[in-house]
Amino acid sequence: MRTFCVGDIHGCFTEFSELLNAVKFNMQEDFLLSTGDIIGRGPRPVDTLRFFIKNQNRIVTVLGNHELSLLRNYSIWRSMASPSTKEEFLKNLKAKELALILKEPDSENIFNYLRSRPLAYFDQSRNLLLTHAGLSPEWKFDEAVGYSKEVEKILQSNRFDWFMSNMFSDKPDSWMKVLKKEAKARKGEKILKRDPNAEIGKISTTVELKRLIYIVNAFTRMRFCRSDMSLEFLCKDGPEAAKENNLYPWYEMQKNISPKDTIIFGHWAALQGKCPVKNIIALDTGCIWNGALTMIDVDCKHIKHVAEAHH
Ligand SMILES: [Mn+2]
Repeated sequence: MRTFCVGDIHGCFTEFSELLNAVKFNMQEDFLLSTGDIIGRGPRPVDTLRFFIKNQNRIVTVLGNHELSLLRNYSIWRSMASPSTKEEFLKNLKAKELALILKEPDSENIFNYLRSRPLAYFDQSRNLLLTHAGLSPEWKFDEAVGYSKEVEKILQSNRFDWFMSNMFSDKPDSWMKVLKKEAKARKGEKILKRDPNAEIGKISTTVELKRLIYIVNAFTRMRFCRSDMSLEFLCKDGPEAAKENNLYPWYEMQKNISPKDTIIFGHWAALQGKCPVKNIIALDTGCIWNGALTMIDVDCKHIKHVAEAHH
């Protein structure tokens, strides 16, 4: 049994199939990990999703920002009452994935599949952590899966729509701020408990939301952070261009990884698959930007299989 990991596919199903053929991937024996963003912008999102769903006992993918955007659009669409409003909404969306998936007879299954994917996956036998964007410099290696589970629970619950409609925010940008807000709220709750008319639930939900937003952003949107480790979401350049703005790639600030740990991430096409930290592996080589799709065998990581983009 071999285990491979593929970078951001973005609906480039042709290139993805080429890679599977190149390594003679065996669906009965081998195992595949994916850095997420399996859809978004690319030509064959439904084929890609179908393949992942059909082979889900051999493939693990984490959620990327594009999957979350799709789920958010889906949540808004299904909350709309009138068919004409729904149609108008689909027509005005820049991303065409939602409209394409809704044409499928089992679209509900596809959305349920995505709603049950993790943000972080940990392979204990290899000490390998897989996420879309990386590991927040404010977190320890072994904390990631726990934070991921907090969001997974919400995505699978009846609070899905609530979270989707409140998820998109660049704030809070630091875990320290999240923890401070929680501490303050706990103090507040103690005071509020003496007042029978106080809305404890409301305060808790606001604080909870901030925590969930940070977790989602760190796992799916992070590239740069400031010197205080807070996350910055505007800059999408390569690491060199950002130095003059006092921004640092998250992996330069992440000091909580031991030599036995490995992190694999995608998301940051401008890195062109190059991360200078030895046991942190960048896998997005920008297939969707006319770059290439990259796959590694996780047990001999130095060998990269590459399919040049041809769409
Ligand atoms: Mn991404």
